[in-house]
Amino acid sequence: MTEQNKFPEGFLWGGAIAANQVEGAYKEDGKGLTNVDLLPTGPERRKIMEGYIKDLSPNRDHFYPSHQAIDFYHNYKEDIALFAEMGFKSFRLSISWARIFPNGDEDTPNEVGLKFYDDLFDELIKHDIEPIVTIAHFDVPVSLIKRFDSWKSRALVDMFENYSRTLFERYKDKVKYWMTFNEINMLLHLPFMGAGIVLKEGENRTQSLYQAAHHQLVASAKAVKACHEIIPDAQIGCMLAAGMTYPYSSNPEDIWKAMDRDRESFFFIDVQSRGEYPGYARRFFEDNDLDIHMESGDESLLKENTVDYIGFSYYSSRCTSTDPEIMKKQTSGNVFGSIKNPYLEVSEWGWTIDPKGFRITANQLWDRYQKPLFVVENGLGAMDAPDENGKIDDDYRIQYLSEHLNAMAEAIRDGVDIIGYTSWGPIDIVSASTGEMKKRYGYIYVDRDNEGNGTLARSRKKSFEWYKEVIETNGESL
Ligand code: BGP
Repeated sequence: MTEQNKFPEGFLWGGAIAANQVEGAYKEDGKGLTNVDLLPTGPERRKIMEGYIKDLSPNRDHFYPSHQAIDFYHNYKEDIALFAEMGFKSFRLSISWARIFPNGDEDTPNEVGLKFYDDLFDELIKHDIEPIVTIAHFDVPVSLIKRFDSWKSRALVDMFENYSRTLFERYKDKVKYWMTFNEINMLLHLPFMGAGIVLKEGENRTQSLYQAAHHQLVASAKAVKACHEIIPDAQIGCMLAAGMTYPYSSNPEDIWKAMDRDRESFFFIDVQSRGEYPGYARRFFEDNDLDIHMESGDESLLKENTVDYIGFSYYSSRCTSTDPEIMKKQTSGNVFGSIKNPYLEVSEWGWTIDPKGFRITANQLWDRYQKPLFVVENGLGAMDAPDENGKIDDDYRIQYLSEHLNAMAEAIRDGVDIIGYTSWGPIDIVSASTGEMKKRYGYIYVDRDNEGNGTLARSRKKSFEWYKEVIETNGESL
């Protein structure tokens, strides 16, 4: 028997970013404000991300790194040239809804906004880089929040469909990989950041969030339908913030709780991929007296328009327990917190580092859905600092990524169908959870700090050459 290659031919190596974390130019060329433009850095950010925000206009006392971000809006050609130098086969980006429809629902789209992404796709295609497009990566036009309460309202379903159709018609010859909502399960945890949802005092949070979730799920199915009609040779997927939850002990109560935690997330993908509300969700609605309003036709729409692939982000596994004492040992993490797993280390930001968990998560998703997987986010956020020669030896990042890529290779050997890997933030960008510049993921350093100082100059970190070789050898160098 000959030894197998670690990764299939044509594997889509690349990197991933989101419009609101890189573009800057937050009011340029007709762009409207979005929820993400209102997230300041500092202690109040968390509460606002959770939906507790009173004033829907940027506060002049705050500095918002995302307003200028790394100025990708004006710099994308140089940045794409660097990605091409690393040999990227794919690049995942999102479109800002408010660049296309500044208020979310105009009769005609903003041509300057459409043209920006047209040029961006041309630039990628010129370098043989496949664009992977997320239709909504957190951005919701503020006007829709003010006038409709964002995704709490059914009205957004048609607006999102119209927005998606506009993109499919315009970019049908250039974009063949799409995703509807980034980390759709974020809605339950950070509803303002994830879906522009503002929570009012006394409001039944769970009711509002699951109703909003239903609207997004219907909107996602409508986008899938439109994509298949308009671009028959395209693939459109969902996108989950994934990461297996471990029970702290073998106590069946802990096992059940861990399974329940995972189902909070799987719920979304069960609907998007299997096309129906799972029994456990219906029971949850019943047990909690939730009344989720569905229109006639919703169920068949969901059933007939399931996704082609499962996109997911993986940074960490999680851990939970039914013992209140153990639950006190909390650590942070992507989207959800977790208790500290005694077997695992955490990053500078408290996120659990668990490459084996990556293999487990990929296997879990494959076993559950039997659809191709696309790893569209993974990486290590760290406080890189240039040495006296301006060099950044980010060996810690190389180590994190090597271990995770090897775990992914194991998952592929397990029989999991993985079509690509786009690491998060291949160039330093604004962090989603903190809003800061100092949490960096890039192979490319950007000279910019939390206060807005710096020349925005780009330079290669040690991991740049490392990733280049990984791609060049299709992972055999790992
Ligand atoms: C995911 C988001 C990204 C992102 C990443 C890293 O939740 O989809 O937008 O930024 O996590 O998170 P952070 O920037 O907080 O380190």
